Amino acid sequence: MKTLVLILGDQLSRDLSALDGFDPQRDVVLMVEVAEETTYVPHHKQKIAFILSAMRHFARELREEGLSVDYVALDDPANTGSFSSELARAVSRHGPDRVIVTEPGEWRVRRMMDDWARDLGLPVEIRDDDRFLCSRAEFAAWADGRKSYRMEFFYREMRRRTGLLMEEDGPVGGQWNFDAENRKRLPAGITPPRRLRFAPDAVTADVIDLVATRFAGHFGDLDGFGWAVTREDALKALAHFVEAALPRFGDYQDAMAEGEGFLFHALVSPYLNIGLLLPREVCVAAETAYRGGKAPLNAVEGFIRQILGWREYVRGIYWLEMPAYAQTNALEADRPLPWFYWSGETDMNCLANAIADTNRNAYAHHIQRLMVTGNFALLAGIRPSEIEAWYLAVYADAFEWVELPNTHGMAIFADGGLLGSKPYAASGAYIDRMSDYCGSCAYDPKIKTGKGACPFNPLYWDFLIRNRDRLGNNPRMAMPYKNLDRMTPAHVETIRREAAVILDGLDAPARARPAKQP
Ligand code: FAD
Ligand code: DLZ
Ligand code: SF4
Repeated sequence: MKTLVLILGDQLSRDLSALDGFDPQRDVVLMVEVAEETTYVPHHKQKIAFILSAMRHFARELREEGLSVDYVALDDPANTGSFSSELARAVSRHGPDRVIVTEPGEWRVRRMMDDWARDLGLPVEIRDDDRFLCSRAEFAAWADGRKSYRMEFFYREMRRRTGLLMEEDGPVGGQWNFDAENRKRLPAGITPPRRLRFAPDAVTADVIDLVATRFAGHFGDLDGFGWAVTREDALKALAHFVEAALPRFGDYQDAMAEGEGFLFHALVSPYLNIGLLLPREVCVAAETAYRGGKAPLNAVEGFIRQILGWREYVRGIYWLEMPAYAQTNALEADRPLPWFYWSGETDMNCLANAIADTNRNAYAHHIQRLMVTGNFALLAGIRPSEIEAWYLAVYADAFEWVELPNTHGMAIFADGGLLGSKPYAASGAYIDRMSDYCGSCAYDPKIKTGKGACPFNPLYWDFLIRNRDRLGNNPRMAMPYKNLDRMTPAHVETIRREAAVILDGLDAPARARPAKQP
């Protein structure tokens, strides 16, 4: 039975389920670069270059192995621009008896696939994506009957199931979680290591030219492109991280520093999310470093928890709750996304830095995403769909299955607490404690209201006041509400007035711009 195997841009793994049973004498792989995928949000230029170059390299490797690959490039004049129409064209070219594909990472694409068998008049087999450590069915079984889902319990279950960082009688070190040790500011005198970056080869250089011409209006720099685009180089990047940065990953996991966009983070999410690396091998590499005495337990446990815990957990939530999940707006946030998210033009130094790093690298680390750009969007009440589209566009690792729960649930609490038990709302004091951004800012985090006050301060208290009906009974919010209740009515009035001025000031330039950004 002749089979056409469609491989999507985030499915670049040789062990992909769609390739099981592939017969090189008879079957054909189809890979397509399509306008619909490059523009469904205005992706960062580096993200497009990364994915298209990795696709071209993967196709080349498959061909070198003897597989027959039909590859449609973005600038092919016959390219019709979507997965569905390109698949239809390929079916007429090859006349297969069936189509096989691995389930996609996004609900949007999964819905498209529902129509394929009917439209093509062929059987279409959609196989499970077994590159995760927890299948969708296993997650659904874990979630079944629970009143609330909490990552920490899921994570412990995953430790037991996989045996990662386990001893016979329980977790290595006698504790599941060493987070209390992982909240240090970056001290003067500790310099994060230079990261392994990869100079573009001829294939990548071609793609960079294509992207520079065709997506000139998209957000982001292309000049510093240094991502690995093959599994071989992604493995080198992983090995370099384990050696050079993992030992301090835990200590400075929550830190932020001006001019240090990477700190001790792994920079492996783009590789994991398009299939160049697999989650188990990344966790095993970290565990091996611990067992070999090359990295401490607080670092290795903290790192493995991000992948075995958070990454698998958000994927589970996404597939369990979609499509209704994306529609919730528990805090009724309805403010347009401020223009500075695209331009970086703001005098708030923490935001300016997080956005500049994002522009330069198509990357920002977790605390920048959560506690700077995410925290601002939460406090300011930015419309979920607009801030989500921004996160989906600007990071090289952004795919909806992982971006949406992190933004909609973790950062802006639009799911009302399904993913996390309380909003990650913070005033300027948090950013000041964890970074050096405030020292060169136009504002002062210690000034609460009035001249020079850090905008995060009035916005934080105004957020609590505005959302009292929704958050006031949350036991984890008891302390901030107690502090709010100690304020005089006059101070509360000042906070509300100053927050309104800041928020009104945000809307004005955004409204003056064209509706579709950038
Ligand atoms: P490290 O900090 O070194 O962590 C190691 C790995 O753990 C990461 O590579 C990633 O695979 C995994 N990980 C860590 N935290 C999370 C998390 N919260 N959810 C899922 N996996 C996690 N991650 C994405 O991969 N794609 C996204 O589109 C994305 N959007 C986000 C949006 C917001 C608002 C927030 C707060 C977080 C988002 N994250 C996203 C999670 C996290 O910020 C990134 O995974 C991380 O910054 C990637 O960089 P790294 O590889 O250096 O990670
Ligand atoms: C993100 C992306 C981009 C920019 N371009 C392509 C593409 O041209 N061809 C392709 O197969 N995939 C691309 N992708 C990744 C897809 O958007 C991704 O596979 C789906 O969102 C499903 O997760
Ligand atoms: Fe950000 Fe406020 Fe610090 Fe400025 S003072 S960097 S706005 S937290």
